[in-house]
Amino acid sequence: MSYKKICMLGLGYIGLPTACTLASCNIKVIGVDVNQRILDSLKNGVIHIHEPGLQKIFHEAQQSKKLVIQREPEEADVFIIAVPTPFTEGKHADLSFVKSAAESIVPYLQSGNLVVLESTSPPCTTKDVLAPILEKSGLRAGDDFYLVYSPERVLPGKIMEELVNNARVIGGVNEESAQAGKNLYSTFVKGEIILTDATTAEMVKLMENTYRDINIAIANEFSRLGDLFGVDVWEAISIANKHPRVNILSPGPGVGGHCIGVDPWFLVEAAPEITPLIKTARMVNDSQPSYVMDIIKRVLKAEDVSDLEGKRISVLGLTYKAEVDDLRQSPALEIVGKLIEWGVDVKAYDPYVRSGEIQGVSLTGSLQNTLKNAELIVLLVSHMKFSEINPEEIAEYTQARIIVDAVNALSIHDWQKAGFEVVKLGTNSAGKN
Ligand code: SAJ
Repeated sequence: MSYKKICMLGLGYIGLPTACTLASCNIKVIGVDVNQRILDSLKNGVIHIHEPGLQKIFHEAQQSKKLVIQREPEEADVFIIAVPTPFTEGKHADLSFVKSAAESIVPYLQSGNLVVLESTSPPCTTKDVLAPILEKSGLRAGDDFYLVYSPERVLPGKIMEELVNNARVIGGVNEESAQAGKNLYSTFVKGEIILTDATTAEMVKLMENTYRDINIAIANEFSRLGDLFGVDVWEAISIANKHPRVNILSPGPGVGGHCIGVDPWFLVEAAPEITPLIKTARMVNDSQPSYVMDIIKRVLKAEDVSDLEGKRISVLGLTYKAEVDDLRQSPALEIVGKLIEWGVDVKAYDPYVRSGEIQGVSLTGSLQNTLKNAELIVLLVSHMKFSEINPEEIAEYTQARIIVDAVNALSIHDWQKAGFEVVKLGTNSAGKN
């Protein structure tokens, strides 16, 4: 069966690219969001997120009238839920957006429809939370309408490409549902399509991000060991990774974004007694921003945070990772927030963040203005633009002669030649021994 009309609930980082991709396959897509700012922006033809290739495909979808943006859902063949699943203060999964999206579908649900949940969710959400809400329609999941969980697995920054080429997992509440899900996704997915049950698909998604979190945690712990033993952890990791069965990720200032730092908690919450490793990895990564702040304190010879008051620090990079404009749960922002709290005079620059966007931080919008009066430069995100900086040029317009590099973006040799001391995370260059 082919689907003619799809209702996409949630037009964020996943919903909007997926809606546009479906529209490009000549399917009518009703894009629904409850956020007025997003609706206004999209109706004016401007996407609210930075993602390579998205503006173009969005423009085409609007021009062809295959994508319509509105606040309320309406009758369709397929409903896709792609809303956020954040966690609460106490690290509990917040399913309120999923539940309200599901409630909003109920009046429009018809026999033979397909409902897909794409939002990352704790195990059993599809069958135990979503199905009962949808069944308020009087229809039965699996019997009268198809219900599947199909996690998005795309990497921000490469969404348009990965949406099409990645393998796609489709977990149905029964086999017929999984098959119906395959009919939908095979319209645009070129990667392998794997059918399974809904709870397995939920677990797969959580396991992938948890695995990555744990791998980053070990890299971060190795960076601390590198500092302790005077070993360059970046060199050590690259040598270790030549082993055919070893692939250690990179240390950094911590784990940000809305996925890797959140999803493992869904497993810890679901089964705290049997997930000590997952919890510990989370705590290691959550403590990495303070580890980097300790390096900053050491470099500035501050015994106490009060010694930092009035210091002039220029921060390069604020987003949660390189080449995205997303600030959610950014470790760089956490570090900047603490520095401001301690009375540091912080100036910051990020090529992906507009000037004046963040409270308390002077965002000058120009690298030169940011660095001019600095005592210390701190590099927190490995945007390509920073690796391309010519240190000789920088040396001419900044007073700073020390730079902390938390992401291994700089050539120590080139910066030293230009007169800088480079303090790199995981190399003991801040003199921990
Ligand atoms: N990070 C490191 N070291 C690394 C890799 C990443 O410190 O070696 C940090 C990044 O700087 C960032 C955080 O981890 O702060 C997360 O970045 P990421 O690139 O690992 O992941 P996300 O959150 O952008 O996207 C992940 C992806 N999951 C996996 O790679 C298993 C993506 O495929 C998922 O679709 C996405 O989560 C999601 O939405 O769940």
